Amino acid sequence: MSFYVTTPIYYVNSTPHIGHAYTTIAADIVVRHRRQRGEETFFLTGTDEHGSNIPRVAEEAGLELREFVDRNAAAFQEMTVRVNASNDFFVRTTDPRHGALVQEFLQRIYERGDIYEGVYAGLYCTRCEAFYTEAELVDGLCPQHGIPPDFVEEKNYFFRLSAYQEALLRLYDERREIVLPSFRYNEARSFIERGLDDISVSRASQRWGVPIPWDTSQVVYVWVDALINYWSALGFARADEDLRPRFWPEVRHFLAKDILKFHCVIWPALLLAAGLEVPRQLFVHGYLLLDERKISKSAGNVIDPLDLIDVYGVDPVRFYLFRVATFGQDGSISLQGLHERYERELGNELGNLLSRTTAMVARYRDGRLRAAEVSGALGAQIDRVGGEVPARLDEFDLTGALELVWELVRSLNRHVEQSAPWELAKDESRAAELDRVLYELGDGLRAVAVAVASFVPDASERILSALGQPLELGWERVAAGRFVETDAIEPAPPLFPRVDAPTPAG
Ligand code: ME8
Repeated sequence: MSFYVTTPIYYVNSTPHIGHAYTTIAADIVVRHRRQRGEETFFLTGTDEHGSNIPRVAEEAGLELREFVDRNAAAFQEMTVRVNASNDFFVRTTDPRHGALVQEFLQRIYERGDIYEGVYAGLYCTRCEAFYTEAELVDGLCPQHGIPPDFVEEKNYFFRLSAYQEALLRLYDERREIVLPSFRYNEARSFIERGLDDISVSRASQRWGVPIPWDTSQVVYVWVDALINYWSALGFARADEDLRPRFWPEVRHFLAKDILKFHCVIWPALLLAAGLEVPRQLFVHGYLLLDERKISKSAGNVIDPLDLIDVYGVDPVRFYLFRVATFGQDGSISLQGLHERYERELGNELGNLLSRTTAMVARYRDGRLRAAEVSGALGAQIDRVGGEVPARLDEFDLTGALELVWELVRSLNRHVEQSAPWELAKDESRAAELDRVLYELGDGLRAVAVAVASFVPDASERILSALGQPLELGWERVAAGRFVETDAIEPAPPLFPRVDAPTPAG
């Protein structure tokens, strides 16, 4: 089965912050896990470069449009690399190959009769790139950004979204899992139930965008242009193959709740209108908050993920984001919280477990770890991780999956304390018992390394190397008793070395 994952394509009018990194890392964890299960995967991320305010923001920055979007797209590309995302392609909407497919997509809808000409008069927020009714404004301001909307009146092309209400409701009834978590499904469905207005799909007063194919005096509305990336990129990501037959519609879109309506309502309707299949699934997650407020450029409370990665490394950041909050809900993050979990969970619980295990094998057995039976309870727990983590991740419960692995880490720590290998080592008659405990610790840590590889890929590799195990991540290895005998274990250096605590101000 093929499995295709996307992140939103991020606006280049801002530079990447931790909120963007969050979605990219979530999608990466899920796709890495699917690869471990041997599935055929494709992971897409990218940038949305045609916003109506891009020309103004570029001018304010004193840069040519091209140069401006290239620079900020490069910043998002760098973020993607630094968070260790394993994306297969990075799409940019200013790529002419994308533009050509946007035109083809819209032309199809036009020819099938669901686009007509009309006059748009109304309020528009350039930050959201969305139209608002008076009733939706809060004190006359955009509900998301708190800025006054512009009054816009122009001849536009409209998409007959209203004609798709019935089809969308049918779709939602037939596919209860199309939108997850279920409370987001309910939110999207009730939005559709309330009735849908047609939407403008072109802008007459702009030049920065993809020209409408049958009327090049107008450009395609940026949201329509952007959504189509999920389908278009498959068409040109590989020079020698159109990937759409392989991966469409096996797509799982990841996004936050700010853009639910575009993804869960407008996007499926556009696809239906173009005669294409709708996405397999959409996962709508919550916001990362700092001091109770959404982290965003407009709130001015952004955290640069690259700063955190410079201090802690990439794995701790990937780990923390899915430990601190239940994926799907809003969650508050803090520098103190990251530091605290780094020391307690990564440093002490996982890092020390590896240091102690390898040191004991080196000291008591000269680096040699022989096969032994894994005891009932521990073996069963390892096998449970192998069975249940995939089920959690299939529902995108990243936090639950990580917790299951962490319970195993804690059991292994308890095992060290309870079996006290340093006592066993003093008594020659208990040598077989010591062999067994060391094997259980080695095998348990090995299983943890494979199970947690999608969350903390570098640490996983370092654990396997320290244990002299092959760097093979096939999910079938998350089972008890798969340790490969070795005689080369040396005391491992700290997996997560000490880092200075952040200062209260920073
Ligand atoms: O909306 N918490 O781009 P964008 C969690 N170009 N996630 C966050 C976040 C936060 N505080 N802040 C941002 C756009 N995100 C459009 C998308 S797709 C066809 C076009 C993440 O740069 C989250 O995924 O504003 C959110 O949906 C996305 O960034 C918005 O990115």
